[in-house]
Amino acid sequence: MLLKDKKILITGLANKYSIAAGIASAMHREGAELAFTYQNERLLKNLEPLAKEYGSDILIECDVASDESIDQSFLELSKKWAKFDGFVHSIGFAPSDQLEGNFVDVTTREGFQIAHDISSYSFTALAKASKPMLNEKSALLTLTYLGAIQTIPNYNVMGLAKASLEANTRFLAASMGADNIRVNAISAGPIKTLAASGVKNFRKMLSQHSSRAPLGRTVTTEEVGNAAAFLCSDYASGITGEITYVDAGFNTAAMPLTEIVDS
Ligand code: 0WD
Repeated sequence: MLLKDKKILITGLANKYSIAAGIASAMHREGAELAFTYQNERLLKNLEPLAKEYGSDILIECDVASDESIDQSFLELSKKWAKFDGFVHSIGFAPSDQLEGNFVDVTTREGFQIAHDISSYSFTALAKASKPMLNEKSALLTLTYLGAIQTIPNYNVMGLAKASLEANTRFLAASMGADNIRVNAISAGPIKTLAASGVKNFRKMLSQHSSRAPLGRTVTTEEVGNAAAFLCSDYASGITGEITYVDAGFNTAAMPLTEIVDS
């Protein structure tokens, strides 16, 4: 079991389709003790039965838009766990009007600020707040997307926020390395979740992905979960500041093989 004796906090589990659900499932299987945060009461209903499935009854409210909420949530957590071994940041958000149309026309100052605040700064904020409670050999993990380094239609300002998140991963890794805390990101291929349905024409992105990816398909939350369990385990002790792609190879292929080879 990769994560025996590890206590890991999981954020961003909105429902059973969330990437965080695949991660929780893999981490539970690998022996981790889990705790969860939820954004608000509305999401608690979905989370309760899932957390139970993953053997956890530690459910704490945390809206990463608020420093007060973050501080309060770690105070709550400290009543259950004096120390723990890392967290998964599986949170992203941009207002829906930012995720549809031509980038230069639709992007606003407010949309830009919200996307960067919720999708990138929150990773730094959670690292800062959890630092006094983290054991040596802890691992922090976030979820990013290819839009950080290449343009993707409609992904727009979220791509900029993910670029910031990837830099954030490297700076946090440098900043926390002296305490033997590792910080990594998984760049997941497109998966149909609640957050993904906010991106216009997401279904078309899924089929494009399958036609170009070397494995000829999309990935599952279970596959992302397995990579996450490894990266947060001591087997990954030499890996930090990295962006690991779990995308069926899509980012490595410039053209679909079949279109050239078959013609
Ligand atoms: O294709 C995809 N689904 C990909 C997602 C490909 C590559 C990366 N990702 C990323 C997302 O950008 C995000 O960072 O993975 C992460 C998890 O996203 P998900 O699993 O696709 O989406 P979802 O199940 O919706 O979980 C994201 C959750 C929110 O759900 P909703 O949809 O209700 O916004 O992030 C949480 C919330 O639970 N969240 C917050 N949590 C605390 N405070 C906040 C907030 N202010 N805002 C959003």
